[in-house]
Amino acid sequence: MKKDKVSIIMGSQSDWKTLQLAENILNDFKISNEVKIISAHRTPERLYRYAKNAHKNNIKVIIAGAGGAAHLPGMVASLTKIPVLGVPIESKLMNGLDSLLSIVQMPYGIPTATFAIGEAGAKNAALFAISLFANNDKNISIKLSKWREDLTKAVSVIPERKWKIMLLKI
Ligand code: RP5
Repeated sequence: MKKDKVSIIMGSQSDWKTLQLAENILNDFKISNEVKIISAHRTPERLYRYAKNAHKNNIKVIIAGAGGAAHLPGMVASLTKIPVLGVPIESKLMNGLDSLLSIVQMPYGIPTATFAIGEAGAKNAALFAISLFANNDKNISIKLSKWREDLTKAVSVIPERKWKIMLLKI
């Protein structure tokens, strides 16, 4: 039986440095995943083929990262009922605000979830996909609880006073 998987797609090679953070987290949780470059405007036929075969390919969640006009998440969502998690890429000209507004402002009817701009968004999209998988998989659910415990433990009560050390060195 084929394993359920998360598919990570991005509009360009230049998006990889952001989206690789999503892949890292999915791999840490041993969730099957695949990664592809699919551009809504540069490779529209690839986009169509991908979206039409996604269900058959056991994809349960799609993480779609795009920058600028950022129509990839919405276009994919229009061609499949698989949930699409949109990650706005931090663009050069507008720091990703253009990508964010483009993805978040989907008109009524074809929804896409929208995450934070850039690295936090890529990581949170992976964690969100993991939450969805955790609904039906006890082991993933236990791992996610442990992950969150570690996150909590990593936050110290007292801040490190590094700035003081730096001042003393001057
Ligand atoms: C979008 O245009 C991509 O998602 C990327 O974020 C942006 C810029 O692409 P490149 O010009 O770097 O290929 O399609």
